[in-house]
Amino acid sequence: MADHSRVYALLAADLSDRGIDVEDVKRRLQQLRVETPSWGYGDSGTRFKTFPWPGAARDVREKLADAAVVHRLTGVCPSVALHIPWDRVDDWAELKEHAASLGLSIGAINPNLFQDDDYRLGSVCNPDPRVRRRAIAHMLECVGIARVTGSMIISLWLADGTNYAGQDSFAERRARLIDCLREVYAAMPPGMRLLIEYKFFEPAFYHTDVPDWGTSYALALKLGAQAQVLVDTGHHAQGTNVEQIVSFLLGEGKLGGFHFNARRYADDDLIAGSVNPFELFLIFHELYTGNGADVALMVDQCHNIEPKIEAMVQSVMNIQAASARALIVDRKALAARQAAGDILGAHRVLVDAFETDVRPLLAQARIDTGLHPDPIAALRESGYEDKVARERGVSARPGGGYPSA
Ligand code: LRH
Ligand code: MN
Repeated sequence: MADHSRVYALLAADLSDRGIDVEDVKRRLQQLRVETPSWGYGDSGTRFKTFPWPGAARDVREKLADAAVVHRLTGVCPSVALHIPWDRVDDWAELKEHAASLGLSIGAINPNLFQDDDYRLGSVCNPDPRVRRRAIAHMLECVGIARVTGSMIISLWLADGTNYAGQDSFAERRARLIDCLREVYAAMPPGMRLLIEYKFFEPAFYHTDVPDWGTSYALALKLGAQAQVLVDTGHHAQGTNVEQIVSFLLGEGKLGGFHFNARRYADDDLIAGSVNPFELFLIFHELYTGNGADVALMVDQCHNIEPKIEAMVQSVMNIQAASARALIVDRKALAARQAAGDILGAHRVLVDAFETDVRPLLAQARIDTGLHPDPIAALRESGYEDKVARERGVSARPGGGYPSA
């Protein structure tokens, strides 16, 4: 600790010299809110294999128990996103109470319109009106679940698309999509938001009905003020400037939320910040440049081979680091150098913030609120993962993968 307070004092002095209000930065770091996904605590895999993890959460109560540990250690994860039917229960009011007893609230409700046999040719874009009715009924059920659990977000991702040119009409699928979403939008109470997530491919491999931010944005504009765009950081074509999309949507008041994760190739769903921490920093820089106050910050990952709770804590810490770096950007210097056309001078203002070791600042922000300065060390010292491994064992049917895998 002695070493921490010396290192922290040095950093705080340096930041103050750079005109940064360190106490304000710590306050904003303590007010950060990152929602974790229930499905990040259970077994998950690829089409090749799902490796069962000792102690992996098997139902929504175990997922909430693990999420409560992540919140207890980080102090910034008081809500959990649910996926329906993966987390379906008979008594949603009781689940809300149970979550509250763990210090948690129910976050975004995610309809699942990609795992039912009926959805082979799509859900709301399906040529068959019976299937579209089914999809609408499921989303209306999710609006009902949100009402009972106190959730104010329906987080919608559509796997809808086609695999071969000519398989279906783009124009007719678009019309079906708009009609169906209008019905769901109309059923939402005031204040509830529909976040429309886009993804440029997979599981469809010719076209995806909501492939990019522009399509999602146009749909959100068409539906109304309670519809916004959800940016999943793993859903873009290689080379896409995600922070520019963030800036544009913020400017339009249409950025509803994020699904943070990391990827090198496709939708790899790896630990946020583990592949391109500079991009994550730039996303937060744009978030703090625009007024991102009511933008829902959510993690969306699946931990196929690594310890799931430690992976979630690491992800939250990486997101906190990106946020801290963005909060110490010398914005006055940046604006002055941008105005002066000082290209590299302006660039270095951002790089200086990114290359600042903010870990002592984050540790102090935790200490100030009675938390352990290093949540990973605290998790390992707690023995929680070993405890649940003993109690829960290894799932015999982890699911996923090719049939015989
Ligand atoms: C789709 C997605 C979507 C979730 C799923 C778990 O790739 O990002 O947000 O429904 O992952
Ligand atoms: Mn997602």
